[in-house]
Amino acid sequence: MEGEVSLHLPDGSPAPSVSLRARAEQARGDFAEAVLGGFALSPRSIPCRFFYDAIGSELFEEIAKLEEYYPTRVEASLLEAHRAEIARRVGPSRVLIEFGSGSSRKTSLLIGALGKIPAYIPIDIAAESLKEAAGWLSEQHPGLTILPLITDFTKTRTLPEVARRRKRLGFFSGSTIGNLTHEEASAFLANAARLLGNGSAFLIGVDLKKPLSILIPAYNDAKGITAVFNLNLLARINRELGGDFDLSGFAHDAVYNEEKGRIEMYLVSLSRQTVHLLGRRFTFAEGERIHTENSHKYTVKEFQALASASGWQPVKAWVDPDHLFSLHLLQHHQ
Ligand code: AVJ
Repeated sequence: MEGEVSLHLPDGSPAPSVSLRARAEQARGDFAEAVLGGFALSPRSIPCRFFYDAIGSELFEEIAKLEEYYPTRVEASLLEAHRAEIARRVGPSRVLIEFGSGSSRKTSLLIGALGKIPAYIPIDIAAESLKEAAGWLSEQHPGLTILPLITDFTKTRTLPEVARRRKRLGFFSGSTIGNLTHEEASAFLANAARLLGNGSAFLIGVDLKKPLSILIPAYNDAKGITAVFNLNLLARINRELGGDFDLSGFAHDAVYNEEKGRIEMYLVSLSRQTVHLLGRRFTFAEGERIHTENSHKYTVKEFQALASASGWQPVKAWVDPDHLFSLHLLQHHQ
């Protein structure tokens, strides 16, 4: 078991070696279904989880390095500044369970602070990046047992055996929870409380509400990387679903929805145009928008209220001196 990296199914059993080709076909099928479903709605939409193919994941890494995009940088600085206190409050020998395994660098910081842990269980649907991150982390932390789960972290219902015998710490970084609506976030938190169990702790990074002068440039940067990231969804439709989108016919837009407390990203059709994909045709009016992402922002109090209503007791929230980002420690006692 020591130092092992192997893939496991949601029920904790070892994953059969499914060929990469079969996995790719399954992924293409999911994407096709989601795009056809989203284009049948009004307004049209594409679920934001499809941003993260190999190219999109690299583009997000570029976004994370931008001056305007503060979340990644500030969250890492919060982890670094408060890791000793986090480790002390969480206590020793926790199985670490990461939802939507994000940047391995942040995870490495946390693992380093926690000391020796029985196992690290990253949960993600992206099998390739999961394997890559697991490989890098096992080099950083020799002897660490890593048990990746290839599954949608919003649908995970059971954990591997080793995680059931110890107390657990959940980790959900990068304000990925902001992609969920309040109802979805509440359902996710309630499921996580069930999954992690009585006596568990949860560390969650949450982006804060702030002036639009900071928020808008974070989602519409001067170099246009976020625009390329957004347009990659159409490029991905062209690559994987035989689409003929002309990328120059659509523009990136990011707006703040004050009432819902969220950034909304769109792709705007610059003219009336007809596009083909999967043997079907779709006409877009001039100015018609495809909704591609929600990124909800919370005050510390708002997030604590949501967590409290979803089975978690707030323990402590850390905020950086510029009030850009928050790191919440929660606990679940029935
Ligand atoms: C990775 C979902 C947290 O919402 O800020 C970055 C994704 N979208 N720029 C975010 C994203 C546009 C990001 N999350």
